[in-house]
Amino acid sequence: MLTMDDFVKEDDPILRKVALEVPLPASDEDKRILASLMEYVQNSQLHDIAAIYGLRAGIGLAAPQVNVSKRMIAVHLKEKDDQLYSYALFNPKLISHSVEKAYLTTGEGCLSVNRPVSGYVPRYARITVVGTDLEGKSVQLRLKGTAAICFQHEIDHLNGIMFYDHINQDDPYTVPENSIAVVR
Ligand code: K2U
Ligand code: NI
Repeated sequence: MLTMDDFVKEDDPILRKVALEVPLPASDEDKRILASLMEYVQNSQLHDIAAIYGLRAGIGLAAPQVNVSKRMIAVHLKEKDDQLYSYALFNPKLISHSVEKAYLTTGEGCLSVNRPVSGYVPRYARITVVGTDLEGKSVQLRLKGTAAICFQHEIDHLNGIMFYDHINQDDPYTVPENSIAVVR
């Protein structure tokens, strides 16, 4: 199982690379890697396991964060209305988005960044994502709220983008124009 020891450091160049498409149908090795990303995110949300192995809680994870420059992400989170979003995807692609933006009122963190970074991160409020799941099925998701923010955070990791790249450096708590606040 993945632990924090498997995470690359914030200044690792792999986090600034554009990750490679995963050839489909996925190899057993690529399936094992993607399943391990999902396992980490789920384990990190189980207090006992997280405490035993010192896992930082996360709601998403991208392969470059564990030194694999391939287009794979895992997301596992419950929205406030208790709807569960649990997806492990190869080659996720954002195919459309709203004009309206959104931002998490708490700001964002990152499992690859072991320091607080303040400020609002402008994201698209609603997105449509396509990808391929571990069973090889095509998946199309229309997302809003925290799920939309999380998928954008993870897909950014596949394109060498960190969440703080989006923060207004002059005034980090500038409310993005035409945006809605997402409260977790
Ligand atoms: O990719 C990662 O580093 C995992 C992030 C993803 C994320 C951060 C901010 C907003 C949305 C997604 C971790 O989940 S950071 C820890 C965390 C935990 C619960 C809620 C928000 C962030
Ligand atoms: Ni991150």
